[in-house]
Amino acid sequence: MASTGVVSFMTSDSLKYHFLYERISYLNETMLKKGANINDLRKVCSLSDNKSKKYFSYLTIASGPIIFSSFILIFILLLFPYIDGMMKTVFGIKCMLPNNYLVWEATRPLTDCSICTNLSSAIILPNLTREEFKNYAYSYQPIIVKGAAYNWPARKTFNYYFFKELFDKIEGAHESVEEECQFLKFKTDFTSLRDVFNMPSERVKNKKGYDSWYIGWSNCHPEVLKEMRLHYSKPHFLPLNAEHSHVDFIFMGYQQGAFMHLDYITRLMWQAQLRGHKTWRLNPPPECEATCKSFSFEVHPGDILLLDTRQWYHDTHIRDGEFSITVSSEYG
Ligand SMILES: O=C(O)CCC(=O)C(=O)O
Ligand SMILES: [Fe+2]
Repeated sequence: MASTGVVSFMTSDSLKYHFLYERISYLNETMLKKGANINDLRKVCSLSDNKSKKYFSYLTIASGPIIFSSFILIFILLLFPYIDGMMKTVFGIKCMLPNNYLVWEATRPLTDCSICTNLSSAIILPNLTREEFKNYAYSYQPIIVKGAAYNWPARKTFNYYFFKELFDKIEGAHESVEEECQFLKFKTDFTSLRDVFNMPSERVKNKKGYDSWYIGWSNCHPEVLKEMRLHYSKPHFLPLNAEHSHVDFIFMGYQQGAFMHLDYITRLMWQAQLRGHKTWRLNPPPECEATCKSFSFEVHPGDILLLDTRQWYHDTHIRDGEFSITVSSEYG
C-alpha cells in the first residue's frame, strides 16, 4: 500500500469488527494457552449454559443500567453478527460472554472533542527542549517531534537478530513474554515470539514467496529491559515529573502493521521510529465523528510520535519493501 496520504478508510463499523476479531482471537488463544479446552470454552460461552447466564447477570447488576444499555446497544448493532459468525466458525458454538474490548468500549470515559476539533493533521515540532515541550506534553493531540531519536544507538543496533540473540541469551526471556508480557501477532500465523525467532531467514528479509510479517511484544523481563535500555533513553523532552511505564514495546516487520484499534492503557504513548517509514491513520472516537476528522501522517526514522492511543483509533502501515522497527512506552 502507498506510504503517504493513506487512502480509503474502512467504515467505522467494519473497523470495529476487525479489531474485535483480533481481540476475541487473542482472548480465545489466551484461554487455550492457560489450559482451557474446547469444552471449557463451550461451558463459558454457551447460551444454554446456566453459569454463563449467571456471570452475565452479575455483570449487568454490577455495571448499572447505563453500562448495560450501552452494552446491549453495541452488542446488537455491532457484535452479534460478528461473534455469532466467528464462534460458529472457530468453535461451532455461540457465545454471549462479553470481552474486555466490549466492556472498555461501553465504559471508557467519553473523549472531550476539543482535543480534535479543528485538527486535520499531527502537530509537527522540531527537536525541542523539555521547557519548550511543556505546553504540549498533555495536550492529548498527536505530535511528531522530528529527529528526536536520531542519535539513539538503537537506530543502528536494533534489528531482528539483535532481539533473537537477546532472547536466546537471557534465561526466562521467552517465558516472560508468554506468561507476563504480551505478544501481538497481528495478521501473522505466529503464536509466540519463539515462532518469530524461528522463521526461515528468507522470511526474515521478506523475500518474495514468503508471507510478510509484522508483530509486536512488550518487554517486562528486568534483564531484557536493562540490555535494551543501553541503546536508548526516555525521550529527553518529556516532563521530569511524568510517570513512566516499566514495560517497553517493540514493534517490527513489514507492510501492514496494526489493525485499527484503541488501547486499554493508563497513560499517553510515545514511540520512536528507529528504522523504516510508518504511516499512521487516525480516526476520532465515535462521539467526536461529527466534529473531528480522520487523517494520516508518516513518521520517519529518528522521529518520535506522541499519541493518546486511548482516544484516537489508530492503525499503521509500513512503506512498501521497508523493514520497520520501533520502541515505545507510556508516560503521563
Ligand atoms: O506501531 C504500531 O504498528 C502499532 C503501535 C500501537 O498500536 C500502539 O503503540 O498503540
Ligand atoms: Fe495501539
